Amino acid sequence: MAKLIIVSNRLPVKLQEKDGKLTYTTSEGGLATGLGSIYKKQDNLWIGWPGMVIEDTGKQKIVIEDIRKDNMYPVFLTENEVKEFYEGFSNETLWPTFHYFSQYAIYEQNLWETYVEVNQKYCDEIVKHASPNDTIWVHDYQLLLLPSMLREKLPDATIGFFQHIPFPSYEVFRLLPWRKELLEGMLGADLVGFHTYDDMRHFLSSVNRIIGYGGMHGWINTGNRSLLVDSFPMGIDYDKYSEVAASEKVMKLEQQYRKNVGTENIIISIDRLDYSKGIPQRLQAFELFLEKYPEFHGKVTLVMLVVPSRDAVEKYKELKEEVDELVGRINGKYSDIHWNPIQYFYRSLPLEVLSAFYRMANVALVTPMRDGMNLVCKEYVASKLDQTGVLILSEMAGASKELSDALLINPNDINKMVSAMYEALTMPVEEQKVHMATMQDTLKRYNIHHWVGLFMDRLSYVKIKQMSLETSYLDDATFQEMSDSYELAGSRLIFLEYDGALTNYKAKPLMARPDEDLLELLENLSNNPKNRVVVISSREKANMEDWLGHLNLDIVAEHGVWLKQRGSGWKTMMSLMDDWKSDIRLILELYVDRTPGSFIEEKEYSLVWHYRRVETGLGELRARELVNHLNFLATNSNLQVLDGQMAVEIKAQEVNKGKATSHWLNMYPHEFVLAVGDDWGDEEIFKAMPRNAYTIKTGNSYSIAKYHLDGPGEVRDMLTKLVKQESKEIPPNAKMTG
Ligand code: GDG
Repeated sequence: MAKLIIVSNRLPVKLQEKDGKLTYTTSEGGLATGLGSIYKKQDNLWIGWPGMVIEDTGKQKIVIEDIRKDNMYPVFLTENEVKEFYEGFSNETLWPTFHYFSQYAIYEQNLWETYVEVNQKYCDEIVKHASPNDTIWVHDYQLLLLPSMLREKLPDATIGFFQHIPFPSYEVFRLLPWRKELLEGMLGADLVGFHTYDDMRHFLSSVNRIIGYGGMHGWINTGNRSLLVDSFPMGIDYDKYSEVAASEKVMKLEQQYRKNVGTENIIISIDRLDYSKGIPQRLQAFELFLEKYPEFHGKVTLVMLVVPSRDAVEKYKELKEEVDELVGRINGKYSDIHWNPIQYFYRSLPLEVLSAFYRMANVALVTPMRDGMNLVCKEYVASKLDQTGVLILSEMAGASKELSDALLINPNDINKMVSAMYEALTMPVEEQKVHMATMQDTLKRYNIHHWVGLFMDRLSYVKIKQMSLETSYLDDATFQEMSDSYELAGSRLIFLEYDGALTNYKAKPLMARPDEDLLELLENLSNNPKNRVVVISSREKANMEDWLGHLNLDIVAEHGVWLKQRGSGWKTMMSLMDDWKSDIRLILELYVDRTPGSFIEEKEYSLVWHYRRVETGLGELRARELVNHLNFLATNSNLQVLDGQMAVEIKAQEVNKGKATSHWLNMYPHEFVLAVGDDWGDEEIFKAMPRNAYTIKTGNSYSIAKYHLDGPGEVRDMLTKLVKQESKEIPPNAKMTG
């Protein structure tokens, strides 16, 4: 049975050696909790570095045996690899670049080479444990090259990649000398996930500009594979944080700390020591606050926890000195015998202490300059059991897209930060509760388990979709085969979509009037007595009648609402049904699950999915996805999907393009069938086609059509060749009546 392999730079366990004895500390991190329920199952495995250099092979064997019991397997790194791959390229090249601190980035060839070697080392370890059809989920920026390395060795594996830190705009990413290799590495995955829509947008734009791959709706077409890019805002283990906050031990700690701190107002600040977290800027804002609001002297304390991190890296040492100096200066300036404005801790503290800090703080100051997501702010919200407290959150944190009830600030705007502190400290309790309750509802629903489930579901979906969407180019050999069967057939049905398949899209719909060449081609094709040519369009029937009504054609207009058989007038069939609603509602619920802020409206004969309150861009993306999803389903049901203003509406309707084409297939003999379409809506047509039909899609190649051509120009050439092939046999201008 296929298994799941999780890969991250670090394992969810920390290895240490004390007095010659190996000890293992389990990680309490969000990722470890979220994935805990799956990596410990059956043969699943988590592969990564155990956090300590062990060169002795005897000891390595012991570690392998010890952690194997918990479904983990170690990748051992040498001292030099830790220095060059982890501290060097990962933390001094990629981290600053991806957090928009490219002035801190170093570009050193030897660091890059070690990065490549270590990614290869991870790949080799994984390959030893993986079967061809396993699912492998790779995490984060230290392993950007791994998806492609794995793809080469395990072409059929299902590979997911999630990046926990931001993906910068193309203008910043392009600064990296190894930008192309890095992107190519990531593109080995089937699904590439980021926290926010902005990250995925930046990634797609870099892929397009640096490698030249295009795509639609988050899909990237690499020529021989298609992969999906999507956003998955990571949640926390909400229940864990609220339960710890409710424990007796934490409540006691809170009381004790409150007494020790001594002021009625407490502002909390918790981060790893990192320049991306905006710690000095936050301190400066607090200093200005004290200067501007002397009435708060002796009444507010900033409890600041800074967790040591990457202290071997020079920039982090400098930052530590800067923070120490600022804290010293502010405390020196304002403290008196009863009051220290800042209580500063430079260490890691147990979860219960953290929880007590969250509980006692009436304000949390989370103001990173950049942050992929930021979990601290979410943990604060989950710990506020009485729903009091105010979150001041940087709009540069991924979490700000979900937590719009926080006081959102730009961390570069020090005055705004100061006024936000004042607003937070003076906010009426009732108002605090309204905002806190809304944020808690969001975080409860979009928790870490939801995140893991969504990513895994999406990964399986991509794999299925890839299989069904592979089309091949209609090359000369296939054309010849098609042309032979065209010639042999005594009766032919030819379905041609108008916009995008016969003509290019124009700025305004009415500019796509058929030119002389197209009219002549359609005339020649339809005047062949063996042919029945059906032109299909979503345009109004009057428009189609005006442009093509004089030809010997059959026409479908307005998505199939109107049908015209050659030689007779327009007809329609309508009905009003609503028995489809329960099934479609389930699908819309899935989109609500994946899209914070969206909701469903139910009308008598329709369902509407609204996204006006969703993060700009993400709503549009999901709407397009939903429209596609429903279009596939609509083929054999009586639905019409309308992509409206900030809403997608699904209406009962008995007619659609697929049904319309089935009508011709049922009515007329067809030894040869050809269908040419151009967009997702035309999938209905392809689905309705018999097995032996030649189905061709123009442009983007993701389709259930068997073949693709580049655009209307190639379609016209292909049809012209078919016509010419027979022109010797058919008398010119021979007409056939309907
Ligand atoms: C990266 C991205 C993204 C902190 N101090 C202590 C402690 N912590 C815990 C917090 C929180 C975690 O560490 C920090 O997570 P963040 O998300 O805030 O930041 P990064 O470490 O930079 O994480 C980030 C994340 O990946 C997930 O994708 O959100 O944007 O940079 O859980 O509670 N825990 C304990 N003691 C401490 O002293 N026990």
